[in-house]
Amino acid sequence: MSAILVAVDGPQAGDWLAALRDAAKGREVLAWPVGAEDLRRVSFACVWLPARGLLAQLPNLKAIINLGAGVDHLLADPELPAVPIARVAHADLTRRVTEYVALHVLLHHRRQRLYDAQQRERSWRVHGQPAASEVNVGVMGLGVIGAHAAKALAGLGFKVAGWSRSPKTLAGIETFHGAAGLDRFLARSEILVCLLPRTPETEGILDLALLRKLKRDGAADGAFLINAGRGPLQVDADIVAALDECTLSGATLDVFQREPLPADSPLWSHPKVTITPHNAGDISPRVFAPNVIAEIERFERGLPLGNLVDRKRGY
Ligand code: NDP
Ligand code: OXD
Repeated sequence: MSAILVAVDGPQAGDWLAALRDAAKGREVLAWPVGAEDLRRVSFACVWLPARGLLAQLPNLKAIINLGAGVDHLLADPELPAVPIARVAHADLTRRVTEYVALHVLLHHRRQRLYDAQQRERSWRVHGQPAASEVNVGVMGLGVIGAHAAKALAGLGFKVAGWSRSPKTLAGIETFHGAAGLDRFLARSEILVCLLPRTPETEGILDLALLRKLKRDGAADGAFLINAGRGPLQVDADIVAALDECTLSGATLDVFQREPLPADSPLWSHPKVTITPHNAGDISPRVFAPNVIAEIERFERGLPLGNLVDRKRGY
């Protein structure tokens, strides 16, 4: 039987290998790097951030399983073989990112950074608090994760709108789409949540000009940004400028133009910025590995892979 290759960069590499080997029930699962003989036996590659050109070394590759939601790194490989690519779209990952989004929308809404500062000074002061139903949240990207997060925020009582490439109908969510809908979407959004993929169209979209279009005179008392999509969507220097000129009153950033965020980045010490190390959502290998093996077995029975990536669209 043909082999499955696991090539994962990062701290979860060992966990993915162990989980996929368990789920594969005796079927051969190889860990990158492998010898020249083994390269020929690989039919399926399960990857996260594989080195450029790695997949081109597999002459009998039938499909690629991306062990995360975003495929920007994979599609940037100029030697990417022309085989189907599946990505993660699973409740475990979706719920984790939604938790992150809810946590940080609430952090800004409930002025938690202000209360943290007051605690350091032993200061007991209560500030005015709008109801969630008075605050407009805008979610950029209404895909698997964005739609789930938007619904969860609506469930907390926020006035939620979403923006996507194509038109969408979502109960309880006001929707906008395309370039024509962007300015109207921004003009009503006080807390902007970005859950877009990185594509040539979305790169650099979170710049100063866009941030200046957000609603600042609403109940949230300013405009806020939460980016858990991809770092290259934001212009780091523009985020700092927007904070310094009070276009933004706060920002939560999980992703950055350069990761790890360089130690000399002004974002680290900016008093209005909350930073997390690209951990809004990591899928659990134990939870997802059985799905990977089931997908491979379906594919071998002649059925199409689920959650296929559209290479032309870029996500
Ligand atoms: P999906 O592919 O399901 O959804 C992508 C959404 O973005 C769709 O609604 C799509 O519109 C919209 N979109 C794409 N391009 C444009 C554009 N040019 N203009 C407007 N809207 C656009 O992705 P997921 O929801 O599964 O994941 C989204 C992203 O979140 C991932 O690509 C990844 O970068 C990031 N992510 C980050 C994590 C983290 O830990 N920080 C964890 C997981 C994901 P349409 O519906 O019309 O196609
Ligand atoms: C993903 C991520 O895309 O973790 O899954 O960033």
